[in-house]
Amino acid sequence: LKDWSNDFSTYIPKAAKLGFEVIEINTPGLLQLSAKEVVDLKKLADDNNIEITYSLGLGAQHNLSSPDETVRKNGVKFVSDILKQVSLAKGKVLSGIIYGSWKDHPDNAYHSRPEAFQNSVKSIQQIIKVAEDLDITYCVEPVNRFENFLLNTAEQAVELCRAVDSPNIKVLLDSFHMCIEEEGMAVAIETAGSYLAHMHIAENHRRPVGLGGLINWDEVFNALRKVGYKGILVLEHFCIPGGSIGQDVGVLRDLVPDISEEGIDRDNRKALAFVKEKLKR
Ligand SMILES: [Mn+2]
Repeated sequence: LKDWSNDFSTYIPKAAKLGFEVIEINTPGLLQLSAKEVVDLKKLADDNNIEITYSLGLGAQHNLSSPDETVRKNGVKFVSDILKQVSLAKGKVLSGIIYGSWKDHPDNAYHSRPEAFQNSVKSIQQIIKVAEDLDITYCVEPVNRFENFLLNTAEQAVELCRAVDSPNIKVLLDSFHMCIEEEGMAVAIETAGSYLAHMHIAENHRRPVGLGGLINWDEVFNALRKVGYKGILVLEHFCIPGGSIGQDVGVLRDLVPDISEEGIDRDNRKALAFVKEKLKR
């Protein structure tokens, strides 16, 4: 896609037609839906044999690690409301930058990190009770240093999980961010270990998996097998510049040669086939 979209009636059947079993939804749009619309969304997904997972990056006004208690309270309420909508759609996974906020670069970030970390833990300890009651796995996603200062590595994400101390808090690893921050793909996956419950995969420059890039995917899949990974693999690639998505995630050139809808469909099929082949071994 070029722009963030809530056009589920187009993209859920499309995902099914391309052979996918899961679609991940950028979740804040869910809050704009009525209860009936959420139930309809779930039905549309069921009719297409598609499971929905939910992801988001919190905005500054909902920053769970903020030094400002009012902002943290807003964040706790916002995420709790989202969890309720996700539950209404019988969703099982909420993931993303749901421990601080996206593109958070406070002054003196290094020195303010310990306090921000504690603030995040306290906020999540409130939210996680809602997640526990609704049986939703809450997956924190470490991202690269330019997008958040709190969690950049698997090790830091596990540290947060241990501090929150709930069976519902887990880790999401994203191969794009891992390429920037981790010692290696396998070592990061093994560090996350039993906490690893969700994955975003793309090449190092966020091209679809298997279409050329720096990542050794055999290393990734072998490590996933080694830790007994049972979660979902979400193909999170970003290829098309010029729209709101390109603006937000920094797609400033065509990441694949053909960015027409047919071209993107073809690449999605190729990436899916690549993953299925890797899973066979
Ligand atoms: Mn991601």
